[in-house]
Amino acid sequence: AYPFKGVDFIGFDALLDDDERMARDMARQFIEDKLIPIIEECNREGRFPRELVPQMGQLGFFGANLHGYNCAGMSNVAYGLVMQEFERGDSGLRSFVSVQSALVMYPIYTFGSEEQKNYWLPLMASGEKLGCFGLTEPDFGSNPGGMRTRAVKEGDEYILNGEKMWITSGSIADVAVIWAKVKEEDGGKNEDGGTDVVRGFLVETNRPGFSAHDVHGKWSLRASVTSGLSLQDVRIPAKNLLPRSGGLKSPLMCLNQARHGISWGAIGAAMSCYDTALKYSLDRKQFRNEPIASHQLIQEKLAWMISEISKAQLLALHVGRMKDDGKVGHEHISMAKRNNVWMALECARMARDILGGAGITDDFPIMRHMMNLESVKTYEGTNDIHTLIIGQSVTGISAF
Ligand code: TGC
Ligand code: FAD
Repeated sequence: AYPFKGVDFIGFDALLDDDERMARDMARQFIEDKLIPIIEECNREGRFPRELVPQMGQLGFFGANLHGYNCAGMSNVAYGLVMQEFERGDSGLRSFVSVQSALVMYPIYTFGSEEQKNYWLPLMASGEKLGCFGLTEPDFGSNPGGMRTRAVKEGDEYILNGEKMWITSGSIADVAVIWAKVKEEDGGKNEDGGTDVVRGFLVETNRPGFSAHDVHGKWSLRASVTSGLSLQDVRIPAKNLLPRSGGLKSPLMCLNQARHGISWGAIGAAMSCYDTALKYSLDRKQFRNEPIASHQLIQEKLAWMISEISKAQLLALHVGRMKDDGKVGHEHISMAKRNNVWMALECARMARDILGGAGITDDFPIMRHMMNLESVKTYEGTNDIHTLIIGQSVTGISAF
């Protein structure tokens, strides 16, 4: 074990301001002190390290790029650097923070009433309340617009029915942001291919008819909770509707926030793999009693990794700065998510190769990152869906 010093080949640090460096260093220290000593055990046992939640709240990591309501008010770049450090530790803990921040606090902040914001955001910023985001369904993953979950208005209540699948933090959440179709006369704002419109609802998870069952047997994100949700005649007060949500665009706006965080997070996982492989290659001797780092084929792999990590940093920074300036398009975020997750997975595979047999054990973090990144490649829009989003942007033709 050794303290992580970061990976910076091109003087990337100089492109950051003091607040951004401070946020990154605070997250780095937290991960080094609190997560690294326990993560392999959590991964083996399939355990989410819930004991870290209160301190994560105290340090301002939840909803860190939101302003007011006890949130830290960081820039998008500072938030991204925090995600990088979390995923350097483990993609599962980064997922947990992404969901709490980008997929639950952000929709409340953006589409919620003042009453909803005042109640939920401070409790979620401190980690006293946890959330989950229910968009995906068993039959609708890449095409969430086909969802079957419905909300029907009855008096001053909505009644929700449906199934959600692959929901991060589903069984530990106090509140679920559930995306459901409603008839336009029941509160839909605009026509969405007929009379239905997708809207967001805050569903407290202790309501009768709501249940969550965990997905077991995962080889990936083992330190994160993944659940299916079932809603059977769940009654919620009409005021639990997120009043400014309307249309599929609303959940997709949340995905932009999370995808931006992932584009930084993936760099952290890649840094961990590169750093481990570099150190190992300098220690390990084969053939002429020289370190394997002296062989050209090993150097080629290390050169590839550091080049791709550096390019990914610049892409994430540019997209993050565009986001801070309010000039980013969702296709730019798709490019950063797609490229950086691909890059990280390739780094994990190369790093594993450099470690030889030792690379398959959990004495090193590489195989865990590799398995985690298989999920990261799929969730928040698969690699192929992001290819098609970029393709649509450059050609003007939808190929979904
Ligand atoms: P389409 O007709 O293209 O779009 C509907 C409306 O939305 C607009 N739009 C977006 N707006 C904001 N951000 C985006 N990223 C947007 N993409 C599209 C679009 O302009 C349109 O607006 P309007 O005004 O005309 O109504 O919709 P479509 O049904 O054809 O689907 C498009 C597609 C395939 C790109 C989209 O559905 C998609 O991104 N699919 C992937 C699904 C996905 O990413 N699911 C993620 C679930 S959450 C999760 O995985 C959490 S993992 C945990 C963690 O984060 O760690
Ligand atoms: P599918 O959509 O069935 O895709 C299968 C394959 O077909 C992929 O390779 C895909 O790229 C390809 N494909 C699909 N459509 C096309 C097309 N038009 N053209 C070419 N290829 C296509 N969802 C949530 O709502 N909330 C969460 O918190 C959440 N957390 C998750 C956590 C984990 C660990 C995982 C694995 C998933 C999570 N998801 C969550 C769901 C995730 O977003 C979906 O898995 C993802 O969107 C893909 O959907 P799918 O698994 O149904 O795959």
